[in-house]
Amino acid sequence: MHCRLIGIPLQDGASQLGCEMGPSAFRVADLKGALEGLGHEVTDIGNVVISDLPDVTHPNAAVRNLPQIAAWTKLLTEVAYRESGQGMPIFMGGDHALSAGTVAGIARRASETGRPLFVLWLDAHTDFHTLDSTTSGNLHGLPAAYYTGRPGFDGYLPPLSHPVDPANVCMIGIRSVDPAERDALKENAVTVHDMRTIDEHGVAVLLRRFIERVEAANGLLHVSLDVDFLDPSVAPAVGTTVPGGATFREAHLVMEMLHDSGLVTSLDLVELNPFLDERGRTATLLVDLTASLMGRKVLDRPTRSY
Ligand code: B3U
Ligand code: MN
Ligand code: MN
Repeated sequence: MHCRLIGIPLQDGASQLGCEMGPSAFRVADLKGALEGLGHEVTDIGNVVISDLPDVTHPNAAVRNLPQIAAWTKLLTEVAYRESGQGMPIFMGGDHALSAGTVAGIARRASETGRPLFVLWLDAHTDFHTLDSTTSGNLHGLPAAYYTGRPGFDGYLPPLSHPVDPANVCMIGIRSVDPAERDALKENAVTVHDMRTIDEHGVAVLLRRFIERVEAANGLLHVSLDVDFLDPSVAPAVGTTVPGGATFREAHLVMEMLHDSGLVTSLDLVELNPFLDERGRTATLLVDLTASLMGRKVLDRPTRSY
């Protein structure tokens, strides 16, 4: 596999500063070396940055940094489209607002292959707000609504050429949902597995069901991994910690099953805030999880494990 590492020093979507340093932390934790050690060819294209800001404001006064997020979304849609034509893009964030652009660009690429795009959203949050419904105003709470084509973004964020079918989105790890998001998700075909569902059924059952759907549709799979999917006790380097998250072992199992599926064609690593980390342990864990996704295993298995 040829992996393309793309640094995205975006922090304007989050409430706390620090995600801007995310790409550097992934490099210090040697994501490139870990992937090369698994036999992959890796190109780090460096960081991408926005230049001109559009002149946009929204009537919801809570909304923060809209010109910046509009500029990032436009840039990242182009970057994701371009880089997904070169290999497997791994987007090193940066806060989760970046996924508005990365998923939009990957969806444009997928449309050319004739294969449907599926998204696995590993997160404590559903990130399903619109510009009208957000009360925090932090735009990392919006990307899933944008790339599934919910109304309300026209004239504020770039027009979306290829919305992802909400029925192709599966969210796992959810444990913090605002009332407006809850109402919107009721009207929507997005699959949402909260922590209770994981506790009742086990994460493997839920993920296997989704993988089988992607397989049956001959789909492409984009994975978006928010650090807060993980329990804060194993991954403290995130601005929005929510207790009761995925364990170390659940997270590795998810990554190993995804590897065995052979379906993953692009990856976001988001919300890493190195300023909040403890001696790099969260950055290191994310590198190890990415290695599991890309083929690191304890033992070779005679048949695939799911
Ligand atoms: N839903 C809340 C909290 C949140 C969403 N995403 C993150 N936090 N990281 C909001 O602010 O929209
Ligand atoms: Mn998120
Ligand atoms: Mn989150």
